[in-house]
Amino acid sequence: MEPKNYHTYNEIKSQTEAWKQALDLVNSISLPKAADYEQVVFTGCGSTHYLSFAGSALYQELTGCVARAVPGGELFLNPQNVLTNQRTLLVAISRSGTTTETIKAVEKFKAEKRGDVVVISNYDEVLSRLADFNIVIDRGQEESVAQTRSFASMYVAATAFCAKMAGRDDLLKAMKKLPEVGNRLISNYESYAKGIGENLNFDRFYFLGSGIRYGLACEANLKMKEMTLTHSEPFHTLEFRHGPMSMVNEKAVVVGLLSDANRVHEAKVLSEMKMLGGIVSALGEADADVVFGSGVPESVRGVLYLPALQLMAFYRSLAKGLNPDRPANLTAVVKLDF
Ligand code: F1P
Repeated sequence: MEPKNYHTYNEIKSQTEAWKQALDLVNSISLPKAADYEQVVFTGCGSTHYLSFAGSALYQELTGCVARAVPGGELFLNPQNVLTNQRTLLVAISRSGTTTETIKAVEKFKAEKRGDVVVISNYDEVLSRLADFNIVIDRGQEESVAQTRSFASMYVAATAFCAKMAGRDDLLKAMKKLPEVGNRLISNYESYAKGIGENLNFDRFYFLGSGIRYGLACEANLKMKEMTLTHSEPFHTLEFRHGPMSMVNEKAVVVGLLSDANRVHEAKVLSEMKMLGGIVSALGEADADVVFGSGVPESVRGVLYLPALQLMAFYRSLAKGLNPDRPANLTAVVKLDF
């Protein structure tokens, strides 16, 4: 079958429309005041848990307020490990808005009057109805099980949310350029992503990201697992030397999500992995295999790492004779009888 016959492919290729809607929505809604909260907790499950990693890191970076990420199931089962008596803002993220663990965690948080709830979702569903502040990006909805367009749209919303909470109108303004840059990257780097993705000589993938990029590295790793059933792991970039690099050989692809600020340290890890025989793929604003050339500030351009890595997983799935729209053993939502 042709790529265009798969939902996943069309969702990846059309995602920038959903980025744009996410930006418009966050720009137009009213949000709580950052100063009203002593801590912020981001929560979700699977992809949206990884989005929580990225969101919480950025929130703290831009506002200076303590923020952390915790899976919905943990917030529900072990809130004592996460919540304190401090006034808390909970940011709950879910494509479907119907994942049981996330809903239960939010219901408990509200019942215990811990603070306010912001929901970022693609569907106006149960979760949105529990929100004090609601961001529903319906253009991010999708038919596929694995999140691509949806994740990117919610990531853009989370990024804009952090910028707005920090009163950074300059960053919100700069983000308007992202859809145009994203379209360019999708058309310029599809064949590069395909080349790596469909090379079945490679049998393991490592995704390295630091700071606000770690959650994105986790998500890229999950795409590779879900869609292609390939051994794949994410790491904080410098952590890779502390053991995991023992797995590097000529069958290993090491993907680096490079920053500007710490580029020297990150690029050194990649060049060492190349010396060990690994295949290196670097993504960054300049001087990389996938070059953004966006001019958008580092803190708010993270979504640009996603399309090429999503396409890499998509093409690997096809090359392995799998159906990228229907990953093995998975359903789009996990609903539990708690
Ligand atoms: C979360 C999620 C997905 C994952 C899986 C099951 O859903 O974990 O990330 O791909 O198929 O559900 P949601 O709460 O974001 O809708």
